[in-house]
Amino acid sequence: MALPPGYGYANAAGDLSGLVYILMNHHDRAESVSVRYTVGYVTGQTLTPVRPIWLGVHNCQVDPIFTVPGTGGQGSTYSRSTDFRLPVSGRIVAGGGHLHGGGVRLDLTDTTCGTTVSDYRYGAQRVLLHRGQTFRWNFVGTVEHDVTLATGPVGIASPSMKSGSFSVRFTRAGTYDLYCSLHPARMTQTIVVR
Ligand SMILES: [Cu+2]
Repeated sequence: MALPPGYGYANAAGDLSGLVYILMNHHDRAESVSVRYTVGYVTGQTLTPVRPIWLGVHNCQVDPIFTVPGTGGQGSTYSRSTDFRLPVSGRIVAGGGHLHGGGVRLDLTDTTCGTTVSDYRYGAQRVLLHRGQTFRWNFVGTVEHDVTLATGPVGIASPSMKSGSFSVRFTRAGTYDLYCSLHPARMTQTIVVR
């Protein structure tokens, strides 16, 4: 995990650190591996302490994770999602996650912040909302973009913008596939409302 400059984990002189790692071999033959890790230890400088929070899509315990049923046929995908209410308020300065073999994508979004629309990219490509929630797009590009519905229960069309914001209150459940009508091949976003 790389923290931004000025942030660090607080350590007292007598603290002990532990390292947990899992090695997975996705081949049917034995392989030799080595593990190398680097820890930067800062002294004589005041850093803003961070508090790490572990999140898991199944639960916040280490095991078990979850099992994919595997009944969807070739090329199909299976997804799991969960909502978290974090135990402390504050600013998220870094995040990290991992997928196991066959994993396609891992998304973590704070839907209360909305998302950015920067040049040729929506900050969050997949968003999960609850019915009645309002979602906001913050435009921060140097050229104009928009938010347009491709398919979904209710039409959505923002003006073309490069600054300011656009909000929609989602009152109907369903999957909203969105894109930028100015850059349709490059900018897509899916919002699932439950
Ligand atoms: Cu665009």
